Amino acid sequence: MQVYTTPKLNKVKVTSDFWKRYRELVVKEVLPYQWKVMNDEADISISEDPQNNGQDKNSHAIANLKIAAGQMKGHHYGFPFQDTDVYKWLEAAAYSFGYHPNPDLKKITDNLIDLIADAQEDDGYLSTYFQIDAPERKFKRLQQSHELYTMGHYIEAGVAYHHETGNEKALDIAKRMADCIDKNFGLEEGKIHGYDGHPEIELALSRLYEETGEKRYLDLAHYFLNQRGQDPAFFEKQIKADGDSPDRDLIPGMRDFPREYYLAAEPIKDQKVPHGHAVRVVYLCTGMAYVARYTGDKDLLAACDRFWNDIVKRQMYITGNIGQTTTGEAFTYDYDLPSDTDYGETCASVGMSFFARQMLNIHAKGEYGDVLEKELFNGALSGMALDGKHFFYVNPLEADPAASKGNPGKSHVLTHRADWFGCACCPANLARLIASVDEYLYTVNGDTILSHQFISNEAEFDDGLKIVQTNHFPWSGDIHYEIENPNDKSFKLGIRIPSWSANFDLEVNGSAKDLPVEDGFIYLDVDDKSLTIDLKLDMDVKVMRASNRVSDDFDKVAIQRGPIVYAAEQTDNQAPLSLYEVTPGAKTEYKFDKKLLDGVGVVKVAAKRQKIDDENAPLYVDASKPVETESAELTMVPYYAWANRENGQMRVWLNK
Ligand code: FUB
Ligand code: ZN
Repeated sequence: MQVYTTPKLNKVKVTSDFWKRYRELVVKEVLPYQWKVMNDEADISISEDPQNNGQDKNSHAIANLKIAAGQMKGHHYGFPFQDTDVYKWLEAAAYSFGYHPNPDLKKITDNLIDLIADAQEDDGYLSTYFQIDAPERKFKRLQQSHELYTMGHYIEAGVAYHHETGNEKALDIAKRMADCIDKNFGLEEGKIHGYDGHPEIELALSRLYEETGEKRYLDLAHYFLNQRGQDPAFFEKQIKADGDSPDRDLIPGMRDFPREYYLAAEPIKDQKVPHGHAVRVVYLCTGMAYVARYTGDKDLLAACDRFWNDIVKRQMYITGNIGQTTTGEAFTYDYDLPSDTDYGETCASVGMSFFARQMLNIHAKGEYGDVLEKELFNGALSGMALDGKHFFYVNPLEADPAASKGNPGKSHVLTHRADWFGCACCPANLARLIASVDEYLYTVNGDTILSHQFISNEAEFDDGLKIVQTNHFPWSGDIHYEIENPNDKSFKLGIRIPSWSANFDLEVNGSAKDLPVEDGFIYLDVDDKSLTIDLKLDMDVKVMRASNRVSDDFDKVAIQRGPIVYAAEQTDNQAPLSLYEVTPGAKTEYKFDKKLLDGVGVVKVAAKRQKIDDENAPLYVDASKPVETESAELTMVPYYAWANRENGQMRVWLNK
């Protein structure tokens, strides 16, 4: 019988051209730009916030910390969670040091850690809004306060910074925050028997547990998950005690959302489907998946499975975007997937990537790798322009400048990326995902290494084991692995066969091999000193349809090649794009254009186009009269790269 050992993953170096471009962009453009913005040194407009938050030009995020630290005088400005912009940025910077050492940036981040330490109170508390302007209201209006959400984001940053740089002060701030929270929350008498309106602390404490080994932090995360919804009136009672008047609300309108919106209407184990705010849901799910894995809590695990299924099978756009409505940035109901009013917040796709990564740690199922890949190459990535300095908060599947301007119900849909937002949660969230993408490529489960992403890399494990993956993904499906195993380690290697690849060919050491696909993976037993694997995935252009339960996509098709979902833009095609018709068997042509959009695969699709009616013709006519059509060709570019040229219409779903 084969005896396997547990490989330990030490380091992954991303060598993919596609991802190296994005990761260097984070270092060269994204981080410096965002730092300037947070210091109010950038000339930007933040008037295009999808929630019409009404802020002016300032972020004030660093200034808030300086005021809390006593280095500046003034009031807090921005949302109660404005600090989190800084923390997500810091986390992204920390990851970037792992692939691009940068002493100048390191000076800035070390100083930032000092500033954060100075802003932190003696008891570990840190939320600048409350420290500066409402010290008497700490932890008193948790439905809206985001205090634990805010500290959770620092804890994540502190863990990452400590992990990458060894800076003990960064970790110490995180521990002191967690200790403060531990002192104030729990079932013991005298503590608050509650939780934050916005989940985040659960996943952050789990990460702190991983970094420190301190079980108390995992227990606290578990407490927050178990306690949620135990007293469904918790938030209302707190609001009453803190002063019921809406004038006292920390974020206007937040009290109007029902308990379900906050995932607080009943204990999580009893919640059938994930209602409410999309980012809250996926952050909660990520926390649940961490805690379920570490504690073996079966109720939490079942909730992870339930929520996953509901999101992925009934509420996810083909691009991976989630959260269908701008009202509350929330999920709506099953199969409701409108393209032109879609919210699809960038943060929700980033959070979905976190959730997928954690689910891979629990079950070796290819579908988690599929969704992670979908987010990385579509829904999350579309949040940033190719210049690294413009961002989408909302990611629609259909857009028209005239609709965004003329229909208030679509005003949240931008057709170009904005400089920044009043609520700037998305830009740095995406930056931290891109900068840490190396951590999303492998999952080690016992004796098995799962290689579930086709992003070229060199991975070093213990005992000298090295896996080198080379490819030109996502443009080519030829995936080459070289395995060096000098100490004859025995392990299983699982390679994901993506759901979009109907067929595949496999060669091991140059000989064809037939292996069954088990839950989306093929498995090889490895104990040789060296091994080469060649996998050829099916990269044919696919004309896709949605389930016919999705009424918005009925009789529509979308174009996909490999993991990349395509979009038609007005700049390449004659408007209106609604006049094009594509048949499922349409002739398609694929070509890589290295000059376009920093190098993209372009798909041309044979189509028909209706002749547009005369503008003076009656609005309604007898449908039995044929409409003239002409042959046409649609030029389509990857969805993630849309809106990087002239402003205009865009469509993912095309008429059939
Ligand atoms: O509430 C904090 C963050 O702001 C959420 O995660 C985003 O959806 C935005 O509302
Ligand atoms: Zn966001």
